[in-house]
Amino acid sequence: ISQLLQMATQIPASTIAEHASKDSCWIVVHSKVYDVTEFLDEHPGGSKIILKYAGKDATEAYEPIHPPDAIRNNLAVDKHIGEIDPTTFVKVVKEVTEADRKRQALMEARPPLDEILNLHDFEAVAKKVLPEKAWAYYSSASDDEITIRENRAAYQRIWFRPRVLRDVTSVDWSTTILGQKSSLPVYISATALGKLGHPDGELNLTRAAGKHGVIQMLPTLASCSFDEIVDAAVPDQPLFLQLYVNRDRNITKKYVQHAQKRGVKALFITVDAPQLGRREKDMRMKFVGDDAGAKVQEGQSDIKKNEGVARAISSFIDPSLSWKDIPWFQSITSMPIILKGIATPEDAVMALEAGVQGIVLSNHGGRQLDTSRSGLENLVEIVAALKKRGPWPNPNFSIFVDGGVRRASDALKALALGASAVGIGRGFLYAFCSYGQDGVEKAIQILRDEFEMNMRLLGARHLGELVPEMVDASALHSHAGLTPNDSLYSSIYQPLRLAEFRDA
Ligand code: 173
Repeated sequence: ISQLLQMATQIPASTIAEHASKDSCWIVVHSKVYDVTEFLDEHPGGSKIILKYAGKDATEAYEPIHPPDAIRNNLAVDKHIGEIDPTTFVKVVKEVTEADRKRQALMEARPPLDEILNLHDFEAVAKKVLPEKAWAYYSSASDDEITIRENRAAYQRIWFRPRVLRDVTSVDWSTTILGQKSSLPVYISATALGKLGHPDGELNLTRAAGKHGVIQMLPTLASCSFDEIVDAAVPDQPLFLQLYVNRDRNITKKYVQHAQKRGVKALFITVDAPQLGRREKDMRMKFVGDDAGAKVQEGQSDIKKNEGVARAISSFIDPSLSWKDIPWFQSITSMPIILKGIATPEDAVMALEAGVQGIVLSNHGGRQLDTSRSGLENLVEIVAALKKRGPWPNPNFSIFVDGGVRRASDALKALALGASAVGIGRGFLYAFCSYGQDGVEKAIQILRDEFEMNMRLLGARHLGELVPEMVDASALHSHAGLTPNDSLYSSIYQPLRLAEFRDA
């Protein structure tokens, strides 16, 4: 009842404006008024950003970063003060900048969807139409961005050895992934903060995946709430969940068990991000257009200000996570557990021995340890190590690969070398940033067409016929020498910028 009363309380904007300091800080989100004074120091994104909206409507800033229920769930009920009196509500009209206008014009001049022929095309459109900060966050990788480019290059060091005269009238590229039917040997990998790029965020992926029998891995740091996404799935649509493990294990336990109850089919625990990599494109964005920038350069800043979007919201992730925690995860869920971010045979064998159901050979899209090798290169060594440990393929232990996959031919190479399926993150992300759900459906259609053609030309009628003999991986470990220029990808790759003189 007290909650009902509070929610019925209407507060004029002038009263809210009186609480605009760190001693008393109220904010408005979706017309609701919250007292966040005591929450300021707990906010994973720091207090500074909240204080910017103290006494005001913060909805615009809140929306792309947080699931709609984040504030309701994290703030004690007695801090839910009421609702803003609608007669006093001055809607914050976001200033339309020159850049916004340019982007809108570009959005209207986008190539029609039927002229999009490959996944690189989506990336090229997204680069033009995304707000600068969103592009910087999504496209960035760590340090010198060597690994993100190596992820593409590695696929070009593998060559096909096709078989002919096999009656390839009908070819079938459907499969099962962790016991779940999938129309492609590809799943949608988790990427955070979907609403930075499209108002429907991750729901674009869920809807397209449901329609076309593709499996989506939901990110812990989605912009849509977990339940919102699950509710958007069609009946029996399989979903996987990517997990960042919270320092507070009770939060993680509740989250995992809720996911299992809602029917999620597998848990992918991210193990390669005890600390987030320094993504300089993302970080440098903070210096531009933000008043924080000037102060940072005068050296008056705390570290938080120049961390970029990702680092600012990642402090909840537990760096103490270790192999000792695996039995605990196995005790709180009966979902299959997959460790995402394995990079060596040593750790692959430890994962097998820990009794998890699989691993993802991933370098986090080049966003973590720079100059770490590609998942594809690691695959060869890891399969060899696992073969020594028992029967292979092992129906109880799957290997997935992600990073740099843009074509069905990429996926076929990984599958021939022993992967069960491959993950695509950015490819699908850019598809919805540029064309919403239609873009994701188109991306799936493109991959289907590519699988059909490439399997015919390779002489593999179904995925079981993809064998290591169909690829020449002899150059895979050679990091020197000529690698053909991947011109589509290279033309999209945005070079890093150097520090700029203030008045230049
Ligand atoms: O790669 C990322 O950006 C990522 O995984 C992440 C982690 C924490 C917060 C936001 C994004």
